[in-house]
Amino acid sequence: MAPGNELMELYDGLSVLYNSLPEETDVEWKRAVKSVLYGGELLAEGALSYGKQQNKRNNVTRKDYVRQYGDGSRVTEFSAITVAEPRPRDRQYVPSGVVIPVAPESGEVLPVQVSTNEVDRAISLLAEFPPEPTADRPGDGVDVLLAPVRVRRARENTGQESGGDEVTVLFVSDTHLGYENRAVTGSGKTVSWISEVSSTDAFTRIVSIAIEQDVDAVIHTGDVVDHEVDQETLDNAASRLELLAKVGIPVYCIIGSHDRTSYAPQHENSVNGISWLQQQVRKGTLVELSTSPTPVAGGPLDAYGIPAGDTGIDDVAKFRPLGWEASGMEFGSSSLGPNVLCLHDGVTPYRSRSTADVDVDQLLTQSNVSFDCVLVGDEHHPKNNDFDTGYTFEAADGTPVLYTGPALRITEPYRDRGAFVTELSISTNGVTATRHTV
Ligand SMILES: [Mn+2]
Repeated sequence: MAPGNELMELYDGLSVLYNSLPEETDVEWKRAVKSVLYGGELLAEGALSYGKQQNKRNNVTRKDYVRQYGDGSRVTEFSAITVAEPRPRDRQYVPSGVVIPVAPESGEVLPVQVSTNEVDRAISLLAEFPPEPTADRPGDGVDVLLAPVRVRRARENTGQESGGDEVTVLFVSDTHLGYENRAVTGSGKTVSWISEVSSTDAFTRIVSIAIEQDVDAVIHTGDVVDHEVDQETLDNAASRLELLAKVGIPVYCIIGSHDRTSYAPQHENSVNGISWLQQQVRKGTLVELSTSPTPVAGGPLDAYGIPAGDTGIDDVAKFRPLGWEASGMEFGSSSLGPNVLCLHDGVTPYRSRSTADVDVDQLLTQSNVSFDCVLVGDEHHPKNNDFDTGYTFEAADGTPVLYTGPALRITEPYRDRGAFVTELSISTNGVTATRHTV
């Protein structure tokens, strides 16, 4: 039996820690350690607990390992992981001689007795451990251990990342993944420079911008995919979304009319875009917004969304009638802090009453939630072709309504200029916007 099995040593070390947690330790700390050992809500989507990995990826049993490299009940000779004596104030809780795993990046020993004030720091330390420690057999390629949103909040609360009341989001819309397939399928309008358009390159670039600007989250206001999208394009996009999940930048979305149409593609190389979106939601790499509040990156910003025609990702297959009325829309009550509403329908007064779907003033007036700004997708042209003023307006009550336009150069106004995404700093004091060319 080979020494130095990282998975075994972590599993054993954390088990001993878990069994030593006193009654009065913070309940979330207990839950976090338990999630890593046996599964639970703080384990990242798609990650396997160390216990499950131990069964699946190691030939040796813990019993045999602790017999050879321990005292028969726990490991005492660690050679794959760094361990240390517990903190002095934790010694009373652990059996004499027991050592505890050390967080691999910061070099701090894991705490045992954790107060409510310390739980964010403790979770940040736990998040440093590998999602797939080295073992007899390789893992599945999972690269996040703990729920990214929780870890991000923990890091912010402990000053490891900039915090404050202000939330920065990258506002993205109309990425139309697979747009260039229109040249082949002939379905949908195209621009004459379609050969220069790459939805995959644009998506990759958007993810780089999010990481470079270190935004708290990405918000996508719909038409994530075009109506005919191929598997390769979606695989690429999925790997980019995984990267965002890995660095702890959550992505929130509503779907648009093209996403909806991608449910039933017409061409042989196309695949069902809605089922891909469902997969992303299941994996946690995308979060679909609704009329209930979603805390963005853990808060304080609450995001709401109404998909095109009020038809969400899981509603597409039900062929529910489309369309909605501002007067009938109810929102779940928000927490303190700013609120943002996302739409992918034509709104007045930006569009004329005859072509618009929704009266934004009526929607805001009758809303039980006070929105600090409204983000809208679907629009591919700045009003009056004016990029300086044509993508923003104020609702009658003064609420800023913002567009970012398509993230691809897919309409005439973009003939001689780059498409862009918009970084927003949102707080209860207002919204500021900075464009980034894709
Ligand atoms: Mn669109």
